Amino acid sequence: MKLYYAPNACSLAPHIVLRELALPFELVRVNNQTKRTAEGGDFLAVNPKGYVAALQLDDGRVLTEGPALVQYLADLRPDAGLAPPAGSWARSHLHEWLNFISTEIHGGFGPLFNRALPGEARTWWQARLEKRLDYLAAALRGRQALVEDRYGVADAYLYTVLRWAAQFQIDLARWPGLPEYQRRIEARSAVQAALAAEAAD
Ligand SMILES: N[C@@H](CCC(=O)N[C@@H](CS)C(=O)NCC(=O)O)C(=O)O
Repeated sequence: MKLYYAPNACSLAPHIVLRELALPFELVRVNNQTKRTAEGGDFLAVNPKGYVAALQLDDGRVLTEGPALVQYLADLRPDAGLAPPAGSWARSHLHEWLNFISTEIHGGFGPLFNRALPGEARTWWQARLEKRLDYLAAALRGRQALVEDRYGVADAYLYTVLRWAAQFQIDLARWPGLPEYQRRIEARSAVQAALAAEAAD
């Protein structure tokens, strides 16, 4: 398998999951400006949507969209328990969290990355995102993980997008529990290995 990624991007989530599951894979770095891969290939030929992450199987099939990738990977090794079984209530709960992270947190950060965003719009988007963090911190109170209180793919994804807060001077310490949650996930060896591999690539 090949994981097309960009450093510090949302592709870190499937990257962490690949390492948690000890699956064999190759990292292919993508330049998000030029849409070329580090090997010189045309990334748009892999993912015409033009964004990471993309997972290419050994037979050439390509899967995109982070929430789909992390679930596909978790289902390759169900015994690892990174996603509850398909059809279970807990799996629907996982869908709920992945959708919330994707649309409300990941999507909430999106406009902030636009340097041309006017100040008033930036303030509006940031306030909206902070309300979502209020909800998140309350939902995590007294818990170690998002789904069934057991670390899984939703936590790898949430960890990934929460890392972006520092870039916008959003201090996670404002939300009791969030810094500890981040630190707990960051301490995992798979997370450390993924961060080191992206930094070294
Ligand atoms: N809906 C996509 C969004 C992916 C996405 O936002 N990718 C960003 C990095 S986090 C990217 O590659 N952006 C470059 C671009 O849009 O040109 C997913 O969840 O996988």
